[in-house]
Amino acid sequence: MQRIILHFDMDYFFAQIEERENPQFKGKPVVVCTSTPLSANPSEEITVVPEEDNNDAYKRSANPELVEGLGADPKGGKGRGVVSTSNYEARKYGIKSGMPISKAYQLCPDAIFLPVNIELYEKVSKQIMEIVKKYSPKYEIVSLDEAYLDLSNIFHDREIISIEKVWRAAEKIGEKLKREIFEKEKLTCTVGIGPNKVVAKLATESAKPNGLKVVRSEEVEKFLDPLDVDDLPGIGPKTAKKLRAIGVNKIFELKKLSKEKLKEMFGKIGEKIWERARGIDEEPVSPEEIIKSIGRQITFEKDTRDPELIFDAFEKLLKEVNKELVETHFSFKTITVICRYRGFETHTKSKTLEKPSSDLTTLKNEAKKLLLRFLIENKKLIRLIGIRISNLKNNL
Ligand code: TTP
Ligand code: MG
Repeated sequence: MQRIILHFDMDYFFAQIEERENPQFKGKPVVVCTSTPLSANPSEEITVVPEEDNNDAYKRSANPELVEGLGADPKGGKGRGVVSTSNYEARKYGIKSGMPISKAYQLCPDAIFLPVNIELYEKVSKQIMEIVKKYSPKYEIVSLDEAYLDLSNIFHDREIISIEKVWRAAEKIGEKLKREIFEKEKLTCTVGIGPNKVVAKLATESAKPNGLKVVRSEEVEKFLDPLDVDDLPGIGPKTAKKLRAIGVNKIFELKKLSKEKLKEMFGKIGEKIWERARGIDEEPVSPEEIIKSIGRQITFEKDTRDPELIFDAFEKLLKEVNKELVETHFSFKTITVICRYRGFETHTKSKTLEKPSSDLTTLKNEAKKLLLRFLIENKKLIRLIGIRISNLKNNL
């Protein structure tokens, strides 16, 4: 069945809100950072988790853990923590999300470094999503600044008789949405429209910032072909590296590989890659999946291997996660522990339970076993630990 999907994503979201609140920042490089010394707050959220390579782009950005933290003093380039986001002026210097503050400071010492003000961003996000929801009853909020709308009901509009008019109507909805968000919130976003979620998201990426791009069904191939393989959701750095090693850099080159070959190289995700390279994606816009995981992480003030310190901090993270679990009435099936060693090498270990659970003792026992394995297997100093539960199910 033919669909029309709209994807939107706020431009440099946290930093744009800061600019709006502080007009004197306009035109200057602005970097919003998380940095949470252990003593200050043990509940810093996960900022970047370079997990398994095959993470879907939308799953990554759906991560509610991407967004919390405290403090942003680059301490003359020695501050810990990472860049949450930056405005486009700062990006010109090469500053990127996930980069250590110290690196961002080296690239642009004159930038304005700001702490994350999550309460404000969440409030703005809610207001924006209230606007967005009015545009279609079928919507999926994937993160604070990003959502999908299924606009396929345009097909049932009796006055819109040609497919040409359907796409034009969708484009008008996109323009209206952008205008309404700007009028009400004084913030810009980018909109992508396509026949499915993957194409719509890539359309957004291609039109950033403050753009609108429609990729009609018949234009999908021409649109995708010249993109880099790692633009495709599902292709992370490791997969891209393997593809590049065999001379596959662009999507039109990727399409020359058979489904079997991709399955052989990458397992199950290989099939998805084959489909997505051809613009095939059936995934529905699904509001049930608003919250996909709950997580917390902490960066130690000093890299450490002190078990007492590590387990104390871990206990606090577990309590925080459990608190949110109780508040949201979710049960979980998968527990993931994240460990970042000195030098930014990050590893994850997961355990999936037979049945969903919302039991704190199960969470604690399983999570501690995973953490212990990190301590036993690797003798390096630890910089950060994190916990995440996923595969969530609502108990209500
Ligand atoms: P993004 O939409 O990925 O980035 P952005 O809105 O800052 O910039 P743009 O969309 O124009 O490219 O993420 C939305 C917010 O999520 C971002 O403003 C800050 C937060 N975030 C993190 O805290 N850490 C991260 O690693 C990423 C990617 C985002
Ligand atoms: Mg954004």
